[in-house]
This record gives sequence, structure tokens and C-alpha cells, in this order.
Amino acid sequence: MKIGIVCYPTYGGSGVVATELGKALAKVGHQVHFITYTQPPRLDFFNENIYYHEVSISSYPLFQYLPYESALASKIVNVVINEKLDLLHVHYAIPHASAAYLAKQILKTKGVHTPFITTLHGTDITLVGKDPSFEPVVTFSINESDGVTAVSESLRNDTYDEFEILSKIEVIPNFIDLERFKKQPKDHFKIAICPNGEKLLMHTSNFRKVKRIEDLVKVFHLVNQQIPSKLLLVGDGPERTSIEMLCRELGIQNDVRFLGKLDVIEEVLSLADLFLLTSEKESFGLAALEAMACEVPVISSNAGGIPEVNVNGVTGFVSNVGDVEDMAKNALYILSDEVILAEFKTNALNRAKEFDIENILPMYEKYYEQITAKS
Ligand code: GMT
Repeated sequence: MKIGIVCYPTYGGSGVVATELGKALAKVGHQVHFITYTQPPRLDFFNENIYYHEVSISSYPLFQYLPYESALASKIVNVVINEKLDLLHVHYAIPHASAAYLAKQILKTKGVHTPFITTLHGTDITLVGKDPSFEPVVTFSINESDGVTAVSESLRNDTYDEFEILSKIEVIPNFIDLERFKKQPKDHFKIAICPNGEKLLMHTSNFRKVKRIEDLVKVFHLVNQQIPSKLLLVGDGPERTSIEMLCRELGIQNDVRFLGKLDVIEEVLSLADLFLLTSEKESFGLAALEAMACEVPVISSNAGGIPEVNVNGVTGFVSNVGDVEDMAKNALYILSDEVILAEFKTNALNRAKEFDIENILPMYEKYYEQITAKS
């Protein structure tokens, strides 16, 4: 098939899922056309089946806000016609689904009928999408999509609860490339970071408020009082400064390292003993799955779709959002016994294997066939 993928070219979340899906589709012979405003970070190699179309938008003194959605719709029209696409797959409702809807209407006037599938990722539903300034457009563009998928059962339920959705939402979970995310022998780094045999806890995110990073710092503080440990924080974002202040207030600044945005997350994950994810909302928790694939158990909140990934008492533990004491107690239980830790590590890897891209890709291909056949 010839598939157009529209996404945010971001380092994490929906951007990564869209890019990895496109790469996997190209690998099995589909022709994939990425349509974004800049090259997605993980699209850093050559593949004969991958094409990239940049949405460029000229500034004009009249525009206080650049009309990206119009530029995107125009680019979609152009790519669909010139590349003869069979299908569009847009990741994130705003503004990608509404731009795809507009493009579809324009294409119809030219006698071209191209269906579009919208994949919901969470923030477009549970955070920004509900805002009255977006809600009517989100509801409309979901209902007008030829197919809609959500990355977890929890997100599907939230979407039905929060919006007046008339169409069927298919759940296709996120996935992991186990070739890339696997434990690597990096013991020399571990010794450098934990010279006295400390345990290593880790978190990766975009440091937004919704991640409740202050909770995981408090969990670490409690763990560190019982078992000497270090905390690695990968990523960056608006909360970083206040988190640095909290670390100083708690007197743990020498045990916490901020690594900034890293591409080779799997190398750092290979060093970790535990992954912490304390979010208030999380439709799936791809970061937890990446950790599990590198044999790292997860201490998490029970927000959204996280319990669909992190199995309580098996691959880690799940606590109520904000229950720092319970999270610390669970972390200490895993870390205090090498046999238990090894068991949780094995379970984490086994669970991650269920989300192997090899299992999930056929679900998307089947759904594409179903949607193109009915359109
Ligand atoms: O929250 C993030 O880190 C980014 C966000 C996004 O919008 O890209 O991630 C969302 O999509 C990911 C991929 O499907 C999910 O794994 C995240 O759970 C989801 N984030 C939230 O729901 C808050």
C-alpha cells in the first residue's frame, strides 16, 4: 500500500509511535510518506520505501498565528494526488485529523477518494482535546474519520466518556522494537554512576506537570534512605527547574543526575534496576514499555492505560496516583532482594515481548485493509 503518515515529529510519545510504525511498514514493503513540519528524530536513515514531505509555511505580517492546519491540508492534497496514496494515517486529533478531513473534502472535488484513519494518543483526548477551544473540532474530526484507533482500552473508554463519539474505536496498543530496546552490556557505565554498588532508579519524560516528577523524586528520597541508590532523569521540559530545587531541598542533589534529551535511551535503560512513572494521566506509558523491554521493572501510578502495560505484582507495582509511600514500599520490596529483583526483571521482559512490533504491525495492516475496502 501507499500510506501517508501525519504526526508530530517529537522525541517521545505519539511522534515516536508514528515514526516507528512507518519504519516497520516500509520494512515489510509498503511505501510510506511522512508528512510533517520537520524530519522526525527517529527517521535518520535511508530506506527505499520511505519518503518525507515537509510542510512549510510562509510568514506574513498579517498572521499573528501561522495557519499550520491549512498548510498541512494543502500539503496532504498535494502528496495524495502526486504520490497516489491509498490511505492516510494521522496521529493525534488536533490538528491532524481536522486537516485530513479538510484535505479529504478538497480531494473529493477532484474525484479522488482517500480514506483517513486517526490514532488517538491521549494528550489529544485527556488533556488538550477537552478544552472548549478544541472540543467541537476534536469530536467532529473523530466522527468524520474513516477509522479510529486508540492506544489502550483506557483511552478508548475516556474518549467515549468525554466526547460524543458515534463511530467504533479500535484498540491497537503501542509496540516496541525488541531489536533496538534490549538490555546491553554496559556494566562499566553502571560502575561509573554507582561506584559503591548503589541501586539505579530511572525516569524518562518531557518533564511536564502531568508526569508528577516531584512524586518520583520523593519516592527516590524514601528508597535512598533505606537502600543507597542513584536516580537518573532523562529528558527535559518545563518542570526541570522546580525538580532541581526539590532535590536540593531534600538534600539528594548529589544522588540525582539530569541527563537531558538523549537519543540512545536503551543504553541508559540497560543500567537501571527500576523505572519510575508516577504520572497523573498516561494513555499508555510507552516509556514504561521501553524500560520493560530492557529488563527493568516499573513502579508506577495507576493512571489511564499504565496498568494495561505494567502488571501489578508481576512486572512491577501499580499504586494510586500520588501515593508516594506505597510506591516507595513497593520499590523497596523489589530492590531489597536480588532473587525478587531478578524475577521482576524477567517478567518485565516477557510482558514487553507481548507488545513486540511483529505482533502489533499485522493489526494495523489488517485495519488498513478493512478501512480501504469499505471506503
Ligand atoms: O505524554 C507524553 O509523554 C507525550 C504524549 C504525546 O502526546 O505524544 O504521549 C501520549 O502518547 C504516547 C504514545 O501513544 C503514550 O504512551 C502516552 O501515555 C501519552 N501521554 C499521555 O496520555 C499523557
